[in-house]
Amino acid sequence: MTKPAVETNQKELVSKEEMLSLYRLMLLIRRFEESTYRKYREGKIGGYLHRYDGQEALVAGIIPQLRKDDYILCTYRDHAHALACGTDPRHVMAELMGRATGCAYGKGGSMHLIDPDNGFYGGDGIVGGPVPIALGVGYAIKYRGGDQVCVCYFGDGAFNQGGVHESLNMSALYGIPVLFILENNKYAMGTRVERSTHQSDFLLKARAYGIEAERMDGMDVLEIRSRTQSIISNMRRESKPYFIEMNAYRFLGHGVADNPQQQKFYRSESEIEEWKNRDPIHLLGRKLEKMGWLDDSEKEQIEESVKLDVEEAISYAERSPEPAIEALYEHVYG
Ligand SMILES: Cc1ncc(C[n+]2csc(CCOP(=O)(O)OP(=O)(O)O)c2C)c(N)n1
Ligand SMILES: [Mg+2]
Repeated sequence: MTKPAVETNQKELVSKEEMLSLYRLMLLIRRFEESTYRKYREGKIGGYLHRYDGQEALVAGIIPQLRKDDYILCTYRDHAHALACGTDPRHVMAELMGRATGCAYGKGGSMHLIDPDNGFYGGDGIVGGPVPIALGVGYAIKYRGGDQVCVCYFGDGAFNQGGVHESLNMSALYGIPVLFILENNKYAMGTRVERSTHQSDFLLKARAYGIEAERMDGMDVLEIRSRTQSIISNMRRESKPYFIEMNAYRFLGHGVADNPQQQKFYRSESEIEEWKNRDPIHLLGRKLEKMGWLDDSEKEQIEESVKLDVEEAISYAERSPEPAIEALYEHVYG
């Protein structure tokens, strides 16, 4: 018997199991991010820390449908990308706490998560930094004759970096299979897109380089999931770049160290509320409820199992040792 499924805008079918797993992944990311804030306040996590609250659908809609031999890169707002790639939450939390069991051996911290075994080639502290690297990864795919894709996430603030434009140009010129995902969350720190970018129609710019481009609702994980499926399979067949602008929103301040009061200088509470009304997790939850696929007790069960995963990640990280002094000389080029 065929499974019941939801027909999305693109007439792709998404099964109940798939929808529930996307729901769980987004909830895991949200609860994980909330816990990082608590641990930061306790002084257990140091350095920079940028949360992904509100943007969960951008990773959940794409990464789980990739193959294990595909490549994913992103910037410093990278916890969600690692979790979506399947990096063990314990190894992500241990990295944030600078422990030897972290996915970068405790030497990278929040901005430099990495897990090549799961296709995750890293966060990057440099705005726009992963984009030229993704071009190189994509070039390697093409050079070796593979049919993998490289998915590269970067922010609206990054679009004005020279390396981004060079990479867009070269990817089109050489037919490099990079899926460029612009996480347009409307702000680069406290600067709204229109204040930093004279031409803020990003699709126009990508198309100017000869790259097919489209905009998606970054709050609707099913739309992203279904619309990217055929894009990715075409990229594998035809070896070419593609550009997607995600219409998204950053629910919180730029980083955890930001004073919430600062936000009043650059955005209104009503704007934040408006976007929170379209919280990607609630949107999918409501859809599942409407289908009769998620009731209160099932919701409670998912919430409980996510809570256990996050608690286990914290306790694992806190039990783990810090890197040994000698480890300073490991994994260093020179
Ligand atoms: C090359 C470079 N310039 C400046 C910074 C400082 N900086 C860190 S985050 C940021 C804003 C980037 O915003 P955006 O690309 O929109 O990403 P978002 O934080 O919204 O995810 C800036 C300017 C940096 N890390 N790297
Ligand atoms: Mg931004």
